[in-house]
This record gives sequence, structure tokens and C-alpha cells, in this order.
Amino acid sequence: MTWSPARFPALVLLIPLAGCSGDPDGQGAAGGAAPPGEAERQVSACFFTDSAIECGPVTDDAARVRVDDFYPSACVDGDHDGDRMPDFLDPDDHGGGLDDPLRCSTCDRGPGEHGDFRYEVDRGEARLDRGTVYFFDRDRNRLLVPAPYGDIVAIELSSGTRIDDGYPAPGAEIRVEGWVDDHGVVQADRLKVLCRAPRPVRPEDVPPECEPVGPPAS
Ligand SMILES: [Ca+2]
Ligand SMILES: [Ca+2]
Repeated sequence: MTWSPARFPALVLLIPLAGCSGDPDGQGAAGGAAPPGEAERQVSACFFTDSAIECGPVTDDAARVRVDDFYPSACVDGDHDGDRMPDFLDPDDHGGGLDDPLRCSTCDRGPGEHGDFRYEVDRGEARLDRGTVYFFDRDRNRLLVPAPYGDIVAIELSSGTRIDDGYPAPGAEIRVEGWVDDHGVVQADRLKVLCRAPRPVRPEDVPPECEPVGPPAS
């Protein structure tokens, strides 16, 4: 089961709060997608740090060697819809599956399939059944999870948040229960890590051509 507005109409309430306004060139929106034939060939190298997932183009063999050195803390993936969100992280287009031994891993634990986006809000109670962390704002203890079509679910942790089965670093697939505050942020009561993130690389190990993926934190 994947997300659809008809299934979880409450998500509509969240969309204006997150939006894709932080996407500088508008490619986070469905309308900015490249033609599939071209987009399927777009392969990025992604590096996991302790705050973000940073990706850049694979332009030569040296880039692959660098990924190989750090795998699985670095990996390669396609971008089927050309929105600069790699397939493993993209909640509205998982792509056709890049056939590459260095491909970014996917998560099969928990309900549904890897990359399914399941989120609903009922009278202020929020439930994210699965989503992938792409950014961790440590100053605010806030996680960002991509929602379909360039939107975001922001999740704040507190000392009262019960966290099971690991740490929700960028790349982790998670389940969350909580409530939505006046700013549209989910205040997490419980968080379960369905699949852990790769071990983070040091910021200085990320190639300079890589940039954090996803809409930036506002
Ligand atoms: Ca994509
Ligand atoms: Ca997409």
C-alpha cells in the first residue's frame, strides 16, 4: 500500500506547512521531472553523514572507486523521475531498480515494502508507519522525512521520546507515533527504527560535488 490523498486525506493539512518552497530550482515538484528515458540514466553517488545524505553525479571511475571505499556508508542510485531525490529515498517514485552492486540498500522490515510512505493524522494524533530520514537537525532535535511530491514530515524528538531498535540517523527507515503541534511538527512519543542507517562518514570524506538531498530545513 502506498500513500494517496484519498487514503490519507489528513496529509493535505500538512502540505502547506512543509511544501517544496525550499527547493531552489523547483525540481522537487512533480512538474519538474525529467523525461523518464533521460532520468533513468541519472546515477548519483550518495554519502551518509550524521546530519544529511549528500549526493552528487557519478562522472568517472574515480567516483565509483570512492563509493566502493566507503560502501555501504556511500552508495550509488538512480533518479527515475529526475527530481534529485534518489530512488531509494523517493517516496513517489522508487524507480526500476538500478542493477549495480554498489546500489543504495533498501529496507524490508516492517509493514509494506521499502519506500512505502504511510502517514496519517487523526484529530492531532500523528502516525507515520514508515518513512526514511534524510536530514537530522541536531540543534532542534528534528528529523525530516520526505513525503510525496516534494513535501516533508518534520518530527521532533524530546527527552520523553521512547526510541527503540537504534538511532534515527539519516538513511534510517522509521515508524513514529506522536502529535502535531501548532507549527505542524510531529512531536514524537515513540519512534521505532525499522532499518538502521549506514555508519556515517566524516564530513571531510564527502566529495565537494555532493550536496544534501531533499528540501532544506526551514
Ligand atoms: Ca527521484
Ligand atoms: Ca520524486
